[in-house]
Amino acid sequence: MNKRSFIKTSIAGIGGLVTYPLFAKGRSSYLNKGNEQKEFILPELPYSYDSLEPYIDKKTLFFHHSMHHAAYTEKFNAAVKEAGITGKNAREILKEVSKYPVSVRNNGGGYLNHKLYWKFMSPEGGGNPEGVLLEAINRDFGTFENFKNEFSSTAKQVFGSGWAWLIVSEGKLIVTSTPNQDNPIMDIAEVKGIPVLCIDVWEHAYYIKYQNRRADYINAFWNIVNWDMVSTKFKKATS
Ligand code: MN3
Repeated sequence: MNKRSFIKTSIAGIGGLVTYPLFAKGRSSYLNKGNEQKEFILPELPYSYDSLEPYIDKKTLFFHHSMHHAAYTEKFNAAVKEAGITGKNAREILKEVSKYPVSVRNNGGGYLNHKLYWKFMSPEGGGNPEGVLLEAINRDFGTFENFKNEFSSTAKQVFGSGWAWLIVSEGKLIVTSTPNQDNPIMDIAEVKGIPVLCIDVWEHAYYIKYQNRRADYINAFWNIVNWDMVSTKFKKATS
């Protein structure tokens, strides 16, 4: 091992030690048996905090995951407990979120939305979608370029904090947005559907690197979109 790769390996090792065991592995989870409500766990990132550089910087990803997403997860557990919800997963809860206090909506959305967002990015991402996903994009948007333009402009136009989404609704791909931490699967969503891609446009997702330049963050996002995951979600949503 030469000096440079040793240093790289060591840093990766430290990152692994410092970051991962604090989250998913450090907390006990119990199965969703009967009426017992399982605890929601902050998922590990499928990549290291620096691996989406230069598009998303290490500091942003660290705070976004280990602080923001961790806080939503913790508060979602508290809200679920407070609301007396038992034996349900996050999707089941959010699909009938109008029944519950607003803390379930805000923190449950924050928990699930970020879980999706991490999956839709990858250091090996970018490029173009392929196969049936590309065919569906061409069918519903004309071209891939048209889709990208519509998604980007929807994300840029979100007023304040929120998300832009590509969803499947009645078999069709649609671009939409939600305010705050709402998710298109929620019964209160204006446009409902199953998410197959999303981007977080809260300032905490980009402010450290991009300050007020949300458009630059959105343009950079295309370099890290995990099309394999989008494709997997699309097939599941349409099967
Ligand atoms: Mn966020």
